[in-house]
Amino acid sequence: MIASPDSAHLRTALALGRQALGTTWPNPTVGCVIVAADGRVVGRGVTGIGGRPHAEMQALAEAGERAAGGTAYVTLEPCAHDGATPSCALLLAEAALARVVIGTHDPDPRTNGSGAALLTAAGVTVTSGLHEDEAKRLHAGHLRRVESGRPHVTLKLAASLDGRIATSTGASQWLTGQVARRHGHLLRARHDAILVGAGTAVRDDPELTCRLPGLGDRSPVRIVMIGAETALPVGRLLSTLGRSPVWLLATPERRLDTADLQATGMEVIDVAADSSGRPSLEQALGTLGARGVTSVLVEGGQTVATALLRDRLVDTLVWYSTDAIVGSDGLAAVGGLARTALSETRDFRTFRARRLGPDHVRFLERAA
Ligand code: AOF
Ligand code: ZN
Repeated sequence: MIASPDSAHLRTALALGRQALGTTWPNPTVGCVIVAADGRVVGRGVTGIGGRPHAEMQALAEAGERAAGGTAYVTLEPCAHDGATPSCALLLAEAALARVVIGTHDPDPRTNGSGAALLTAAGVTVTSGLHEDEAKRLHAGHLRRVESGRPHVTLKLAASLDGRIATSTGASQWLTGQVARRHGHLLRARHDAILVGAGTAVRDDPELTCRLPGLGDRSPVRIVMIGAETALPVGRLLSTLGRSPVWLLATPERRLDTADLQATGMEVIDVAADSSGRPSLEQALGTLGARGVTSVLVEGGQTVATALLRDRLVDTLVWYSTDAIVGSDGLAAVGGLARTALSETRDFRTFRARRLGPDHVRFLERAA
């Protein structure tokens, strides 16, 4: 089947947006393609690093007068507010586009339908609904942050066939092969932040950077949850501070020597404790949202993963599985959840799956 031009151009806009994921927070990563009346692509744009300029402005700048009478494909409803940059809806109307095809609605209160309304009032035909699921996935971080005040949470797990993440002696490097691990680095590049528990940070001494060729500057902010008694990470996270910041989330009761820690260049952020005395995950996520983080990739360990699943705070699960059998004396990917009825167990549904060399990855989203 041949894809319709609308479908093909909107998919290009989605691909443009996807490439810049992780670089535009606190703003969404919007992609825009402008097609002239004769069907030729005349402009392309994606939200700039740090969120500006907006995608439409860049695509319009490239298209110039060829935009008149053409169609703009935008992954998110164009904004309706004048901020540091003029409203994109207004810019599109002024460029005399005939049509604007929108991926998904922007719930930001400054837009929330008024971008589309402004275009319609200016005589531009507005179409939406095409590839909306993909647009919602691309903008999941922005949508979650606007609607819930917290980032979109992706939990990444790499486990054996029997769901273990380490052997009985704690050996875990490496369960999955190189292709899957590289894929994991791409995930890092596409998130605003990456979060681990202090246990993992100390035991594995990870860098948590993106080390793919050409994407070395795409490392997300690295966040460590400091529990009541856990040691502080001092190894590679500290020695790679030049690559990207490290934020330590800890309860005030922990009485960290904040001045000493700040002197290392790591930032200490207070988070209220939950009933177990650990930093509350819900509060931690709210704090990250307030700081503009729209997406966070959680890479372990078992304590954080289990608590997030228990509190139903995981939005997307990325599950790598490898052809290994570890046995029940190994460390389970997920700890006890005290679930009894099977009806409580269907939190997620697979929406994409692929092979990665000898391993497999499945992407799951929350079942409604
Ligand atoms: C668009 N195109 O490329 C992006 C949009 O702080 P400002 O003025 O840059 O506005 C941020 C808001 O603009 C953000 O919350 C979201 O609603 C929208 N982002 N809109 O038309 C873009 N990145
Ligand atoms: Zn805009």
